[in-house]
Amino acid sequence: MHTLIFATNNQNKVNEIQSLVGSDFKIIPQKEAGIDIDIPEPHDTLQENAYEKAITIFNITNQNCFSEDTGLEINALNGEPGVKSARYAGEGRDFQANIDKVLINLDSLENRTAQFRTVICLLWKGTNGMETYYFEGICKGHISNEMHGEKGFGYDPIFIPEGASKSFAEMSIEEKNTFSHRQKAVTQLFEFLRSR
Ligand code: ITT
Repeated sequence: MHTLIFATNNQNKVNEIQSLVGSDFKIIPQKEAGIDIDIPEPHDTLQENAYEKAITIFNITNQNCFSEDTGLEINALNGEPGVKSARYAGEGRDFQANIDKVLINLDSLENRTAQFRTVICLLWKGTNGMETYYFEGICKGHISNEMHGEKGFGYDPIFIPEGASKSFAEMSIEEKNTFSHRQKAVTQLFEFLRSR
């Protein structure tokens, strides 16, 4: 069985990924590993921020670990909020304020297409030292005019994935996972680990 520390403080991410894990993996969230720190995400790309989170935890634990950084990329806003998704409306990391800012910025615009993009960084103890791998998952969709649903987190109430007629916040975790960026990236991570 592969044991991996998941470098995150976001319990929603943990819940979504736990529901995808088979019995051949054990995922230990950072907090359960006894690490109670908030790792800064200062970089301009999802990849660099994902690496920053993973390497911080790897340096503390010296154990195999992964992290993920996710952004909502809205075409009419030139890819914003993107890497700034958590703090789009300010340092408070307020989901509602972030959603309000997106809806205001899109107010008079016709093109509401968008995508969620997740980049996973895996740090793996190989025979010749630490190895670094990246996996990416994209979910295309569009931004609704209003909020719908109470489930999920972040921008879920305003994101409708392609092929669905309801928002992520109107879906169970299992249903969101049939569409989601996170599921696509995590599936690649698990396929890679099973091949090792
Ligand atoms: P960690 O860095 O501790 O993993 P975080 O919440 O800071 O957790 P990110 O920087 O990756 O995570 O995420 C940026 C923001 O993007 C996050 O706070 C949410 O507002 C939003 N987000 C990420 N994944 C999402 C999803 O599946 N559905 C809706 N919003 C999401």
